[in-house]
Amino acid sequence: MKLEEGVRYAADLLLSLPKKTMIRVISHIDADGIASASIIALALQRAGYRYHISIKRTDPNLMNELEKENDLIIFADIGSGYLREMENIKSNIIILEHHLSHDEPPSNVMYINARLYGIDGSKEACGASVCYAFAKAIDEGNVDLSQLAIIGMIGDKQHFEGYNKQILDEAIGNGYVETRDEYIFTGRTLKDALENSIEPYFTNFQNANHFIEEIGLEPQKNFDEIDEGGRKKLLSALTIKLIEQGCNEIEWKRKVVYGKYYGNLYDMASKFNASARMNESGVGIAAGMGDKRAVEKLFILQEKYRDEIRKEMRSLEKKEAHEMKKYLYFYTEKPPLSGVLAGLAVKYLPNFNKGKPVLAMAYNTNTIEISSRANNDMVENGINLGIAMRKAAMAAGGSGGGHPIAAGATIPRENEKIFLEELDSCL
Ligand SMILES: [Mn+2]
Repeated sequence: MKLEEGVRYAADLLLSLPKKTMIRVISHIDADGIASASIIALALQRAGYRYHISIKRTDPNLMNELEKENDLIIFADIGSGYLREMENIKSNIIILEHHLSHDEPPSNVMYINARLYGIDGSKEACGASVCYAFAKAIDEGNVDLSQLAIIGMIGDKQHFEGYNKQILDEAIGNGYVETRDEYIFTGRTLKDALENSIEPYFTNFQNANHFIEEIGLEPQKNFDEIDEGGRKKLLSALTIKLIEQGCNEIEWKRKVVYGKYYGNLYDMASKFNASARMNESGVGIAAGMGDKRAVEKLFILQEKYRDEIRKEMRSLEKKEAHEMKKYLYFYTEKPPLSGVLAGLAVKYLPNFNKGKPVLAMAYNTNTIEISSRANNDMVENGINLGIAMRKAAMAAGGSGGGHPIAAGATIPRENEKIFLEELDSCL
C-alpha cells in the first residue's frame, strides 16, 4: 500500500464524524511538530471541525496527562513511542508519524508511519510530510499546505528526496514555492553577518571588525554591496577559519526555498524552532495558521533564542570537554538548548571536534536530560546514536532514542555513571 492510500483511510475515519466535532491534536515540540500541528489545524478548520492542540515533548508521562474521553485524537510527529499505552485510551486514534517504532499498534489506533510505506523516515518524509498527505486526503485543495510541509522538512534537517521531493515539486508546480540560489549572508552587514552567525558558528568573533578590515573590507557594508572580488576574498578567509575550527562541511551558497505565504522557509523553520525552544509553541502555530501578529512575535522570539545560543557557545568555546573512549560530553544549564549546543559543538568548536559524537547533559530536579549529536562522517562509519542512546538509557532506568545522527535520552539523576559507561560500550 502507498502512503496516499493509508491516509485515505484516516481521512475517511475523520470525515465519518459529524462537523463541529472536537478533535484532540497532540504534536511534537519542535519545528516539524509545529508545522505538523499547523497543517492539521488548518485542514480541520477548513473541513468544519473544531480542534484542541497540545504540543508535547516525548515524556514517559505523556499518555497519563491525556484526558480519557475523546471522539478522535490525532497524534502528529509524535506517538510512535506510545503504541502500547494507547490501548488503554478509550477513543480512536490516528497517528501521523515518521519516527521509529518498536511496537505494534493496538486495534483503536490507525498508525500511519512513512516507514511502513517504504519511505525513509529520517530523510524522505517528516511528520509534516505525512500530515500534508493526510490534509490532501481530506481535501485535494489543501495543496497550499505544502509550504508548511517543507518547513517541517527543513526543521528536521531532511532531504528533498523521495516523498519530500514529490511535495516540493507539487508546491513549485502549483506556484506556492520557488527556489533561489543565495549566499547565506545576503541582506546583512558584514559585521552583523559574522558576529551573529550560528550556522556556521565562528569562534572568537565577539568583534569581527579586525578580521573584516584585515582582508580590506568595511564591516558596515552590506554583503550585497561588495563586489565579486571582495566576496571571494571574504569567503576564502572564512573557509580557512572554519577549517581551522575543524569544520569541513561548508556551504556559502544554498538553495533557499521561498513560500508564497511564509517568505524564506528556512527562516520560518528557524522561527518555529525558536518558538518551541522558548516554550511559546502557540505563537509558532498561530503564525503557521497565518496570523500576522504572531509572525512579528516570532521574530522577537527568534532573536532572543539566537542570543541565548550565542551566549552559551561563547562560554563553551572556553570549556574543556569530558572525554570518554567513544564520545565527548559537557554540562549545560539550559536543557532546551542542549541539542543545538551539542550539534554546534561537534561541528564548529575545536575543543569538541575530535571525531567523536558530543553529548550535552542538563540536570533537572530528579532526572538528567541528554542530547547527543554526530556528523555525517561518523554515521557513515557506523555510529548510530539512536540505538546506542536507547540502550544506554534503558540500562540506566530511563528512556531514549532518535536518529543515527541525533538522539536524546532522559535518565534518573543517580544513574549518570551507569549511563555514561553503558553508552561508551554501545557506541
Ligand atoms: Mn519530526
